[in-house]
Amino acid sequence: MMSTKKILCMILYIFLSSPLIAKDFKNNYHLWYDRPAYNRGADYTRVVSRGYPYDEDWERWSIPIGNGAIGACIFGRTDTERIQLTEKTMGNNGAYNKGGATNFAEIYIDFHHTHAKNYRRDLWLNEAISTVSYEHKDVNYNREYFMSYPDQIMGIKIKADKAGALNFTLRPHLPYLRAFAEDGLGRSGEVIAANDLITMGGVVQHYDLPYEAQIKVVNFGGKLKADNTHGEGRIEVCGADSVVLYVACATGYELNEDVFIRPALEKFKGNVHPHEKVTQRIAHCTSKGYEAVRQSHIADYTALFSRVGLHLTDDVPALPTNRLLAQYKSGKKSIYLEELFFQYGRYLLIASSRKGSLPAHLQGAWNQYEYAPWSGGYWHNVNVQMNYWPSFNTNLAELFESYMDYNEAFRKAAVRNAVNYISKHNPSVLDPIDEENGWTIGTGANAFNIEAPGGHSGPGTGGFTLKLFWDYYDFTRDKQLLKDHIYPTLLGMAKFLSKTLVEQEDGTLLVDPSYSPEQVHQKSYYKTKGCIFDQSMIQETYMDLLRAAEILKIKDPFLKTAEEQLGRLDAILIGSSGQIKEFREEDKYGDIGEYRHRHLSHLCAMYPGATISSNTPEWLDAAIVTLNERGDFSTGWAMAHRQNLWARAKNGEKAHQLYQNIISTMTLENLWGSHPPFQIDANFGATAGVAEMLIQSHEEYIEVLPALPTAWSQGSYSGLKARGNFTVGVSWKDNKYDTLTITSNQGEHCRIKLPNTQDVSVLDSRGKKIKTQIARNNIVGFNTRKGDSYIVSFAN
Ligand code: FUC
Repeated sequence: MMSTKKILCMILYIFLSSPLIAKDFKNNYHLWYDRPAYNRGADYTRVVSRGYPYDEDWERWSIPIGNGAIGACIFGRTDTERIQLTEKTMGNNGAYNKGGATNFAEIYIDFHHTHAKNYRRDLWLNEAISTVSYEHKDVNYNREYFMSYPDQIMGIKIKADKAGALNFTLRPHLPYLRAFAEDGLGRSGEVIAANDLITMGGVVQHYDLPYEAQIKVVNFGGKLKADNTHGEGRIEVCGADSVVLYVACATGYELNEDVFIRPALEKFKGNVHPHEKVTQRIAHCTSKGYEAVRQSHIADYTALFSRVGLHLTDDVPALPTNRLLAQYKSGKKSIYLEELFFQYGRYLLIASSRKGSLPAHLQGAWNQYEYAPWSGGYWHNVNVQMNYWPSFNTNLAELFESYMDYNEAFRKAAVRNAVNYISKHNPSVLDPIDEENGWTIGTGANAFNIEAPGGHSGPGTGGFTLKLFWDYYDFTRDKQLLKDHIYPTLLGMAKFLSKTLVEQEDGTLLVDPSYSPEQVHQKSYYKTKGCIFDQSMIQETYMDLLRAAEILKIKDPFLKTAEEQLGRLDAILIGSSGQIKEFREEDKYGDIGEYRHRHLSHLCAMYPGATISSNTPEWLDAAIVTLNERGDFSTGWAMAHRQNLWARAKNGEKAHQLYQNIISTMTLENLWGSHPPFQIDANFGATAGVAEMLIQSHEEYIEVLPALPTAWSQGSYSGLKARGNFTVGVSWKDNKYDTLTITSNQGEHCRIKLPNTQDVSVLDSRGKKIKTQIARNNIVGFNTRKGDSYIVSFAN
């Protein structure tokens, strides 16, 4: 006979695992507005980093869509629509790192609907489709926009509810064209219309980089007229019922090692012109048909997005997103907005990071400037790492592969940089075989160039980056991946880091020179030996390397070096204020450096690292002192780091407060995060932070709701990920839960910390009771079968 409890558990299990019901865990998320985005043009009186005129309306009001490679910002206007197009490989010479992202094109559509009524525009996160609808002179107009990954195309459908009522002029524009000149800043381009097709393209002088976009117009009813009399080609649509536009774009960029090694003009030499690729994409979609293209997009996108459900409230205010945000800022905190902001981070990551194209950059996949702020780069002293934090715990691990591919492409240049770095700073340990010096990555990097460490951030930037690689393994437990990619990457980085260490009189090994990222003392970057960031990032890298070697049963002579050096790093130090020190020579908190500096590099060992945790209570207490001294207000990403750190301190109230601070002080109307200006890292860091409040697994066991704030006293989630490749779901009420569902995706041994272990029971998907081991601290362990799901319950 089954016990009542067992039967109840089975019913609950069926309930939780049914995909139909699991849908109920999700709100139908959308950002929406009752007016179009403003478009008042660049403001030359205000600048966005280093002199670029600020396009405030683009940054605050446009709606982003993307497929990893291409991003578009949609204004949803009724007079003249503006669709700003970005392609991540489209670059020019910029202020930073000898290059960076530049705006690909602007697509204008003149509707001249100046008296629109019943207007609204939405971005539907569940399907990644943006819509616009309004009434004008008794005709209802509808538009939808999406960016397809499988078909590498932007699909747009525009329709009127009266036959033949649709009239508009499609008028793309190539921005920032300049004659080729000695300064190398030229960009050629032309826009030509022929029948139902507009082709636009040219060459970026600095890289001799060809680029091309095509827009195909498919009209249902009415007529098309191509017009090339205005300098840039346009197509007039007259009297149509509906129109489909397909937009494809590409450049001659190919991601490979040459990009990072060759001089600017040689990088893309010999690559094929993008014309063929773009033409094929347009032809393919035209014959596939709009509905099929749209369906493929939805199927591809929902397979990622729908993995995670989070439900914190039923109270979904009927307010446009900008007003909801304004209310939030003025103190009326909507929990729905907190939920939406979490899922929006997942949406943005899917839209800006897919295999086959470059990783998500500082602005994700979106940039309207001639020179993107900070080059639209991959800044390795926190920003790019933060971009990928949510990929692991929010069940989007494979999105990290675009970063891995980028990293592997620049590896050869990174080996060269390592050789130069060691030759300069520690020549006595330089190995004559280049590869034996490993590889390195400094702060500055983008689609075209990478840097070595130095200036304001020490070599720990590489170890910080490696944490992502280790977590990719730890969350997937994919041994093949570990063997083929992650271990060699770790080994190379560890070899480099080992050569940045210099033996001191007392036997410790310290990074020299060393910098805690961007920390400033007496008005200049503070140069030292063995700052906590550099030392602790080496420590994390060595520990991960040794673990990887053990799993793969690898014997490499370097492992002995790592093991030996690990004991001499003396990485984490406590100062006289009870703080984790940032610098070894610091006594009291704040002795050296800015008191409230945005970076919290010395706590990277706590998050994303794991050396400071509840397993090291003294360090954890000291980390809390540091967090309190550093303060709760900073730039967007900096507060997101604090949010994750407070989550790791298991302080739900503080983590939530930081999350609230991000939304209240550093979030724009389109819910993009801000530094200022717009930087996407805050979105990603905050999304990771929410997951970190709801599930943790860095202490060798899973803990659900480790940092639950009282504001989220009831709710449920499904699909969040824990290390070991477990997918976890839980519902809670009054801050308490008594049942969990766990799916084991790799068949690993599972360990969970529960509030208590009284009457603990684990049932597999057939309702069979599984043998458990109960360890100290209410940790329950049990073996799992790959693919099976388990219900864990206990008396509460
Ligand atoms: C890092 C940060 C800055 C900024 C820049 C893009 O260098 O210290 O605050 O986010 O990246």
